[in-house]
Amino acid sequence: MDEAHAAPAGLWKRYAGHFRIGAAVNRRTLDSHARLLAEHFNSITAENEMKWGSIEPNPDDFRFEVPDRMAAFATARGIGIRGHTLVWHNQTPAWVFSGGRMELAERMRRHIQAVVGRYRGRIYCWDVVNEAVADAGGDRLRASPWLEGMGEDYIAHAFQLAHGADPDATLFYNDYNETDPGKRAKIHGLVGDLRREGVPVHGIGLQGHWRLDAPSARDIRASLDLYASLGVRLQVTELDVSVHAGREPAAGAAEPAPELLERQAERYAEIFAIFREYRAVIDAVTLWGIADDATWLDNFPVRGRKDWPLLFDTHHRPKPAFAAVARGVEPAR
Ligand code: HAH
Repeated sequence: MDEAHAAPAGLWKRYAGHFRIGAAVNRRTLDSHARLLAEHFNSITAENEMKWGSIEPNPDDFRFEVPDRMAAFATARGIGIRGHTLVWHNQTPAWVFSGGRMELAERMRRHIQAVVGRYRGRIYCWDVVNEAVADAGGDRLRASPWLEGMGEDYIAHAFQLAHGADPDATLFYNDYNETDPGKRAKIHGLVGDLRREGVPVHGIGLQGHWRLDAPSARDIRASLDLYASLGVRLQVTELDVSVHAGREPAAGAAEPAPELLERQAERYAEIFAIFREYRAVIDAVTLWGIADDATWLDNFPVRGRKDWPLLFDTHHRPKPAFAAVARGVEPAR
């Protein structure tokens, strides 16, 4: 075949010697983006469908239909599934938090045993606890209903339950602002303490909701070094690169300016070059979506402001950012 017309080798194949390339999927994109998924990704994460509010909206009322479809999609293609997420303060129904310590612990046990148990041997890793660390101030832990209801050892309890339900799954602590010097010290402290107590936490997930201008390459490297020093596995679990700098309202543009897409490509090149340096400790890099027509950043942190944070455009065509990431590695032959 004429080299110029050959389809670019799939991203996951190019990165096979480095780490998995993952994408968040939802009930719609699993179908609408199936072609890109199959070609470029070898790990999927449910964007919302395995969160407590989706998978157990009422006590012992489990909704496995969509998660099962995702699991079947992955199994049919021989790709991995990351489980996201078991214990979090958001997208969790209020009934979970009513009552005292014993009731919360019992609900956590039933939930984790049912969900992790169902996908035992098929979901290769779980975000067991998401976002438990406080952003600012002196406290290590966020003032969440889990902390208020169960006390600090809700975290250890969750990891022990998940390990019991699937002893082969790699268990992650996952968080955002993970490269901030103050917060990364707290995350490092928390996971270090847990491991010294013998709690089965095997990995740290860096969400990677990043921007063109931040975090710096220096902070990314310093964070990877600090976390890796604990002897845990690392994954970048929710990567996207917003083209917006802050909370300013939408400029009204229907398409991103070409120079913005070039800056984004350079940024993706920089980020993936760092990830490749750390391939001995990084097992997977997951994008928080597939193409720019379906991204949570259209409604975060500002509602209704279009963003273009991913590797494929709204028409599912590869962006300059895709080329930048693909260029970093030669296709496997
Ligand atoms: C992540 N939180 C969550 O882990 C993921 O489940 C969700 O779909 C999107 C982003 C990031 C976050 C947030 O939700 C609120 C404030 C800060 C950061």
